[in-house]
Amino acid sequence: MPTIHLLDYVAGNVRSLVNAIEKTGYTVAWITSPEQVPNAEKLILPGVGHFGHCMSQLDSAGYLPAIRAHINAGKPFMGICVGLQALFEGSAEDASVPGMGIIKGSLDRFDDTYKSVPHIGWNSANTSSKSLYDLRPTSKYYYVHSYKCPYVKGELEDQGWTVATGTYGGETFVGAVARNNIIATQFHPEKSGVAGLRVLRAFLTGEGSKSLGQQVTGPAPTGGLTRRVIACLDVRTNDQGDLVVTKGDQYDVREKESGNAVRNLGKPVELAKRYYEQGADEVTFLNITSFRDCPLADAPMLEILRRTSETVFVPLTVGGGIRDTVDTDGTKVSALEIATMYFKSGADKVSIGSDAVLAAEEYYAVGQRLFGNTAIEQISKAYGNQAVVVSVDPKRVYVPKVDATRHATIKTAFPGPKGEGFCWYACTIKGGRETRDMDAVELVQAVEAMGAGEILLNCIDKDGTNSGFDLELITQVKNAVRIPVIASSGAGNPAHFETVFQKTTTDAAVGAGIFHREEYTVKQVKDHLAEQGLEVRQFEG
Ligand code: 1PR
Repeated sequence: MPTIHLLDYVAGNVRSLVNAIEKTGYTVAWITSPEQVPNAEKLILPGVGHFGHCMSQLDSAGYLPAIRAHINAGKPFMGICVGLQALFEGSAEDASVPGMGIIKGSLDRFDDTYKSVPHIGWNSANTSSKSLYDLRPTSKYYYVHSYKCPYVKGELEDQGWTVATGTYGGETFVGAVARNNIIATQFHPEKSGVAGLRVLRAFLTGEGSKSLGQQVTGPAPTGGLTRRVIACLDVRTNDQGDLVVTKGDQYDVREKESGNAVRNLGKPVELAKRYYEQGADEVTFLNITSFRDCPLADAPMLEILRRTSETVFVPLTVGGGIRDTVDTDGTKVSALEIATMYFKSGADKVSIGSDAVLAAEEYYAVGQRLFGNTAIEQISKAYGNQAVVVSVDPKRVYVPKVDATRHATIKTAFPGPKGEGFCWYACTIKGGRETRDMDAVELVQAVEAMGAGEILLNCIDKDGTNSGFDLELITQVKNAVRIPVIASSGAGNPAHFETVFQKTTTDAAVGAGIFHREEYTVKQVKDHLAEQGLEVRQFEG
């Protein structure tokens, strides 16, 4: 099989990129030193996370002259995400580190005063009817970034670039650029489903550069960022030791009628593939019990990720047990090391639950100061804040009046058992087994300060009830942070997804039991949203 060289210089989930390249019939040869770069006929420069960190890594390892020589020799080059940003002159993310200056221009941060940042999700790459590596106006591509090159019509074109753009909250940005032997995408083609694989294939086969810039006719481009529908798989071993997808009712996963066994709703890898093929925009695995009885390196979730990332080309999140821990042989393993194992196995994001609550308690106890020692700070520093999700497991605490508690209360439309008209949301740890004196607003604001990129907002009261999302909780949390929020818990039919997107500003919504019990498919949910005029990504088989 033909070979493509991949420059792996930063931590990050390159396994998915390898899987996507192999899916298109190519094999990957790794570049591990600048001296090897001249061996490359075609070169891909991936990159996730911090612009300054990536550029410094490339520079200190001596790669920049070799990459420049590759490009100047007219050899095919593809940059992905920070691999695109590196081609510019610089970025406001780190003004002290220059870019390669191959593209005149620099990056700035999205405006987060009226919309969530990072920009996470599926958006367009509009080529203005020019051919650009098989990008299509009605397709959507997966973006995850806080900094972008603002698009000014003609600026890049005057330098000879063909440009594809996206628009997010009124800001139009560069989604992809191409010129001669260079193609670079801000989005992740390896996480953009079939649409992304087409772009990779156009680069790998060389077809993309042949037709670059030619006028093409086709349908008008569709709008901006879509509403994300995420399939969430709670995973644990059942009493026979098999790893199964389960689902709780208020976090109780045992069947009442069948001898109190762990509810078994299917096999993780199979269900993940099914939901991907139904159009799920992301897949999340939550390891809801620890696997302490086996060495971390053998943790079953690693194998699940390795197998899933071979056939599922949308972002994968994994949570459960991500905290500093002691392995079965007594060695200490940091949360960062556990996260690294997951990223190398195919995860794009890690989700932290209990450890985030404990870190937030410490944060407030020392006067809202940070020392860089929390799992959230360390993982977001190494991989970018877009790789860190915090999973919140709150439950309602009813109070008769606002000043009955120090916590952030809301006036609720659903009074408590004694008619209480107010409530606050208490955070829990250990899968809801332990309630802490911390409310959801305190938690999400603390973890945002630590560098979390997204909130997975569960709700114990709503979990498994099929009664719809807790709109009051979602609204309270969305008003408290500027990072994206994923609404979770309670979805029982497509109308529940319509309601949560129309009545709150949530950035995404999770379905679990609704999909595992095969009451509705992901496609049925997304078709319903589209019928209501909400922008969704259509699955491309
Ligand atoms: O604390 O960092 O080890 O992470 C543990 C993770 O496992 C957390 O994300 C926590 O939410 C999750 N978890 C722990 N115990 C349970 C349980 O159910 N016994 N799952 C559990 C919580 C939340 C979602 C669920 C939605 C939607 N489940 O996964 O899918 O509530 O459900 P629905 O649509 O069927 O209503 P750590």
